[in-house]
Amino acid sequence: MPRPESSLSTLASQAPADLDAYWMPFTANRQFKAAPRLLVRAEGMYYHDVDDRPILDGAAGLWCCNAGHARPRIVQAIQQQAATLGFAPPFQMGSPLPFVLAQRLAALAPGSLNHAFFTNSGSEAVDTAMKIALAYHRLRGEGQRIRFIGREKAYHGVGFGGLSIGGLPNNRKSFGPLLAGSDFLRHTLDLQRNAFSPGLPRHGAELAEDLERLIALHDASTIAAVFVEPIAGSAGVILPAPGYLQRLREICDQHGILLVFDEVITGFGRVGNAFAAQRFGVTPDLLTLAKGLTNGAVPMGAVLASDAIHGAFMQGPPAAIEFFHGYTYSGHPLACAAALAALDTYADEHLFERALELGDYWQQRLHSLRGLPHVIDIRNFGLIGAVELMPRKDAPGARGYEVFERCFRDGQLLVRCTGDVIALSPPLILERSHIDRIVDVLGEMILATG
Ligand code: PXG
Repeated sequence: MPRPESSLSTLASQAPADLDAYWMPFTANRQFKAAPRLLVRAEGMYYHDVDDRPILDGAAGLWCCNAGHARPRIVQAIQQQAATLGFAPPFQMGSPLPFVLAQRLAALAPGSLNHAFFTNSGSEAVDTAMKIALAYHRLRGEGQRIRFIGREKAYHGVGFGGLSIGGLPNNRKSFGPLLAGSDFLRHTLDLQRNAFSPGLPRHGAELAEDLERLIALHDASTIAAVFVEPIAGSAGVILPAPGYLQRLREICDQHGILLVFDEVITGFGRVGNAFAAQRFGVTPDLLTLAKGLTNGAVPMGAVLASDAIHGAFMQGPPAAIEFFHGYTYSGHPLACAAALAALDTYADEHLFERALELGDYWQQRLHSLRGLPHVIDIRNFGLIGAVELMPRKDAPGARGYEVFERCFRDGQLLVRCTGDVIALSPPLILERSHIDRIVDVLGEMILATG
């Protein structure tokens, strides 16, 4: 078949002639292709769709673009790096930027999380953290610690490691037995006791004791690590009660179990500090990152490791490769350039502090949706929000999807729906007027959906 004569910029700005060949991720492909929602450009707080309608971004893309879109510093950094060094082999070779970026991340991170291992996604960061945990225990003569503890409703990406500790049934059920030996803490969502809590829920710190139950069942000596999202995003924004994460930390310490925070969505200012670890005052042994690391502009993930963990690997003959793991694109120059420019943008514009400052107004406006039909809970923390809707009888997820679709089509607002929860995570550059618009449009669309 002859190729159509089209420049890349034309191709990127109009609806493609044929949608069939692209198999879309986590998407109802046939439904989407019957009525596509195509974004073609973005700047600041707004996307533009293929009809050039401005779409207010209430989701930072997909929890990624914390500094908003097309930020000049990030754009220039990527352009410049692409023209200078587009790729360098990362194994037994190097280039400067990953070293510089690792240092910058170490300075941002709490405690002794002073070492960064780079990946290309959050899923890879989680699988890498699992391998670090197993190898760490083995190096210390505790190779029997091979079990992982995740949590119900958790999302840790889609690799076989992350799936094995993830607690979303749809993500797991088609893919066989996964890694043997994982077990799960109870999730912390409790509408009966906590619905419409402003900020962190009052009840549920005691759920951390569930870890003791699993330790009693499996014996601590078999457990390598506990993985939790400080705030679960994908499952529809699930918050911890004050004290919950502290208690997990204490129990892990007591039993020699590593604590891993998956901060793929909570990292980079989403909750008012560089990391949720700092906002909650709990330092994990390993911390996984992605998304906001590059403002979503180039794929990149990372694992931050404590001095103690890193130190355990840096032993033995110096010519020995300490960790047989890595990706062709670990520390990719374009990703590092984007990340460094993103960190500069976050710092220069005080965006983490901004998330903290706007948090009260965000909370107040979001909770004004209470009382609308079918709204059964509203949750918020930092610049994260969720409005949970009553599922329709025999059609779970349908009401949430319809609100999401209406927001885009009629309200020119991008939100995320996960089941019947509308999740919100706007870029941290937003103004109060954007908050007003997000809340007003969402309210209207909830009413219109019925
Ligand atoms: N961990 C967490 C906590 C995440 O939120 C990943 C790992 C995986 O990252 P990658 O880069 O491999 O996708 C994520 C990803 C949603 C949604 O609906 C969230 C994610 C992915 C898809 C949908 O909120 N987060």
